[in-house]
Amino acid sequence: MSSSPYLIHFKSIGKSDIGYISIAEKETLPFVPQRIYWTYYTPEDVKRGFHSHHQLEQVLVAVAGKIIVTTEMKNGDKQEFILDSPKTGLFIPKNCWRMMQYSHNAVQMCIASQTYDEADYIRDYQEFLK
Ligand code: T46
Repeated sequence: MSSSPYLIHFKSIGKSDIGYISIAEKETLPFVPQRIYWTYYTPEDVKRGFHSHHQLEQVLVAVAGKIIVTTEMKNGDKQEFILDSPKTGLFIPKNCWRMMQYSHNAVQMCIASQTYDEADYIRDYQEFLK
């Protein structure tokens, strides 16, 4: 049984005249990260994702720009999240179908619970529903 996606509010230190720093400390993350990667320069008319993972859990952060993330659980529970703040993350549990659309300037940081394994992907929607 997977948990549901939820937003994480990271600590933010600073002020408008000097800028800010946000921190993902172990107490704020639902897993111990094994990998961090980021996607960028995604054209606005391209949607990415369209998969779920058997084991991988992630926290997505729009460190720049805006990302619209649509999630769906096997029980049909669908949600839409708008990530447009570098101090907000979205936890995506395992077995969660996702689709992302990006503003032209969006940089998506992904904090991941596992190392890369293509065998962990479910890229077929019908297989996901089973
Ligand atoms: C996700 C969303 C939020 C690698 O070779 N190593 C890696 O660590 C990763 C993440 C990807 N790749 C290769 C596999 C594909 O040929 O890069 C290509 C694009 O990866 P993917 O299909 O996963 O791309 P997205 O943008 O659909 O999804 C990405 C994450 O990979 C994915 O886990 O949940 O962002």
